[in-house]
Amino acid sequence: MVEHLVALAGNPNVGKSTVFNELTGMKQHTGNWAGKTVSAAEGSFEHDGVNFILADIPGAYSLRANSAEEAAARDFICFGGAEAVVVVCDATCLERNLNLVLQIIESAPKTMVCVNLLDEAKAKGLRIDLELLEQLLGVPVSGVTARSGKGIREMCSRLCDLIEKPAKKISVHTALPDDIEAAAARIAGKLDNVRKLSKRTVSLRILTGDEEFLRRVSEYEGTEIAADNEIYGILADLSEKGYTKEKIADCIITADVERSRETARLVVRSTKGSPYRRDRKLDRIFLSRRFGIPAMLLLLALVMWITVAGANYPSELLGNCLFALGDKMSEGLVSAGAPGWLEGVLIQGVYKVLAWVVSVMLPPMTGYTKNRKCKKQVKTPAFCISFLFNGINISGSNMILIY
Ligand SMILES: Nc1nc2c(ncn2[C@@H]2O[C@H](COP(=O)(O)OP(=O)(O)OP(=O)(O)O)[C@@H](O)[C@H]2O)c(=O)[nH]1
Ligand SMILES: [Mg+2]
Repeated sequence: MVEHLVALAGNPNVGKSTVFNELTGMKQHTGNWAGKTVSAAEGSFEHDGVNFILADIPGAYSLRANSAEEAAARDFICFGGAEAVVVVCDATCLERNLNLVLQIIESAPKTMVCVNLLDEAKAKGLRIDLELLEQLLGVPVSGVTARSGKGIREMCSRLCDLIEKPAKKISVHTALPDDIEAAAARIAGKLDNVRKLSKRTVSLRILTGDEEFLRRVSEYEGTEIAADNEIYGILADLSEKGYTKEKIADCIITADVERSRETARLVVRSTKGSPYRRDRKLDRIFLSRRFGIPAMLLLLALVMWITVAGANYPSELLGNCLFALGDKMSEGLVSAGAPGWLEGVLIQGVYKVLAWVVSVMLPPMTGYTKNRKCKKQVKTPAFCISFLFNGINISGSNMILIY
């Protein structure tokens, strides 16, 4: 029986494991925070007579690995031998997700995009033009709501088509400055022994001097991939024009970021005005040279105030309540004729220690419940208590640091 290995990639917390569970019927760990999947998990499923092995890999923001999870994701996508990669995206913040999509399109033999969380996008007044996105990226795009399984069957049909078609060369890759494009094309022309990976990807890694990646490429291709004299000549030509390795890396990242921004601008429509307008406004204020540092100092001053003075108020309040309750219980025990040592052990010992621990530990365990399944964010009384008492926790940790 032929089984096609497909990787499920994407940014952290976009619903990869939810898509995986929906398809395979398995129970991979899901939850509303980033970094739950730390190593690849595999499961199988069948669609229209085609058999798949699906790999749920850790979330990553980039293939230029910055963490162990990102390195694991990069290694699986580039060297894991998957026939195709399905990149899961969060429809509510497509722009940020597209950066990884562009990198994977360039590196993997076959890629398709799964725009997930369409229910959340709808609730936020966002509409994604999936057809236009498909045209702009040059790869199949499917929209799904993995939580309810909506759109998953259609996505599988597109995946079957993709698997059955021969791998095509990337037609819509991200354009780089002319000098870099020309150098990458010349280097790619020299990489005859690169057969499994995209020559463009490898040539760009040579241009940016990514030694670790090239070492992995050599292992994967089973032959030494290194710069020869001719490639060194191409690098020297570029360097004379002012393109250092760092500058080339900057150009590649900037090109991906700008293309992601432009693509998102074209495909995301909002009934409430531009979805990114508020973020951009806040970025302009908090990241500006003029207001950035004063804003940071103000925040630090606020944390300092909570540490030194602010946290005392709620802490005292909770302490007083719990200890007053302890006194009442103590009176009750004594009037019931309990011996002094029992009152000492139970109230002065066990209860008061427990009361103190609870007042410190309870707040971070309660809290702000934002379940993606719910249409609205639920602000419970526990959230208010948690918000108030998180100050105490900051205070506690800071005090430990200070002493
Ligand atoms: N409303 C809604 N929630 C979803 C949908 N898909 C996933 N979720 C929720 O999104 C959260 C993250 O889902 P996961 O499947 O754990 O995400 P992941 O990409 O595997 O996360 P990491 O492994 O940490 O990278 C969970 O709370 C899911 O229940 C969806 O289509 N709609
Ligand atoms: Mg996961």
